[in-house]
Amino acid sequence: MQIERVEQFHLQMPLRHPFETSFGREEVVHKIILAVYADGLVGYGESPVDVRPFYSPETIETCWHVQRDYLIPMLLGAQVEHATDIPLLFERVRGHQMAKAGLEAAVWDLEARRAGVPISELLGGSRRRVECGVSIGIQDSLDDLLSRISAFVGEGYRRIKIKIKPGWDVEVVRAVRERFAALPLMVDANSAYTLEEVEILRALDAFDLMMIEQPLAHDDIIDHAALQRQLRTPICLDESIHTVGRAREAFELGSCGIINIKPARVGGITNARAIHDLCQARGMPVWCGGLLESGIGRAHNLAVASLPNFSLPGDISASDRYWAEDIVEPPFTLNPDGTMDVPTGPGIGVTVLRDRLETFCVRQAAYPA
Ligand code: OSB
Ligand code: MG
Repeated sequence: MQIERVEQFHLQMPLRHPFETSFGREEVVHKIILAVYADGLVGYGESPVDVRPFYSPETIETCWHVQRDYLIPMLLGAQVEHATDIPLLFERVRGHQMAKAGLEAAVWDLEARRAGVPISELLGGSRRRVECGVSIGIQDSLDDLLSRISAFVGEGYRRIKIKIKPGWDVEVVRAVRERFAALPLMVDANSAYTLEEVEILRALDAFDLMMIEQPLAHDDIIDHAALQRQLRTPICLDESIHTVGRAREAFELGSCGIINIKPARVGGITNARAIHDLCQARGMPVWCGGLLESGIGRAHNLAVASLPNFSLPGDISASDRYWAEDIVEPPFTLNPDGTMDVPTGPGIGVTVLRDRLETFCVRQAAYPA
């Protein structure tokens, strides 16, 4: 198919509850939504990129610029048979994984709609439902955290992830474990520690955590390997795994026991599937992470998480965990057993609400103009 038109929408979506990590507190989430047109059809994708280069080196501004000036011109007029062709088409642009991922996701949607099948089917997904967890930010008090956890457990979420940072770690985890003895629990440090703090991380071994996510530097795989040798709890890498090659290196070095695959962080769905396949062949479990996506990115993540080796609950939570109003219909909901249905309609399988897109949009552009 020949890509005829691309639109970019910079959205600002208010969160229902602020989300705090070791790098700051967010009340509004920025993102770029992409619409890609061909053969009378439109496909949607999302670049869930922050305004600040704190989680990833990309920002809304770099993403907008790299898409506008490089990636969209490469896409326009290109003959694209399959969404799997996109990584090669974008190969000359180094990095900028989230910028690439949003456009690639839109082409997956377009290709699946054209074929009249859900993205999960095009990908080779085998699950109809995926297990859902929830990621809870740093709270103002321990009481607030315990009551948030208890509310999410009550809704049926199958595992809880809490964010930690120095000063909000061992004692917090101890209190959570005392209150919820059998809860599938994990922590995410977003790179807040160094190897010098190994004793804090070793203390976490006492709490039967499923994993410790990204304790050390955002780009490291060497120190994580040294740390993993000193911990019983598996390390899960997030930030450090931004390419397929990085996943292979981390496996070879023994830097982690588990990988959190976020399609946006690894440059798209094709790469996400390649990392999934590589881990599956090596017996390493993976799960699908999130970046506070709208319903568009969530639909793509669900399709990816339907692949067989996504064997642990993901950071795929219901629309109402994030938004009072999502930009798709129907919103994503949690089944009482803590799973979410993988959409079965063509493409992303949900309807994009253009009026909501306009409501949250602070800047938009179309190519050709
Ligand atoms: O590290 O996994 C992370 C959100 C923004 C940036 C980084 C992370 C997160 C989350 C939330 O943990 C995952 C989600 O519910 O989308
Ligand atoms: Mg993380």
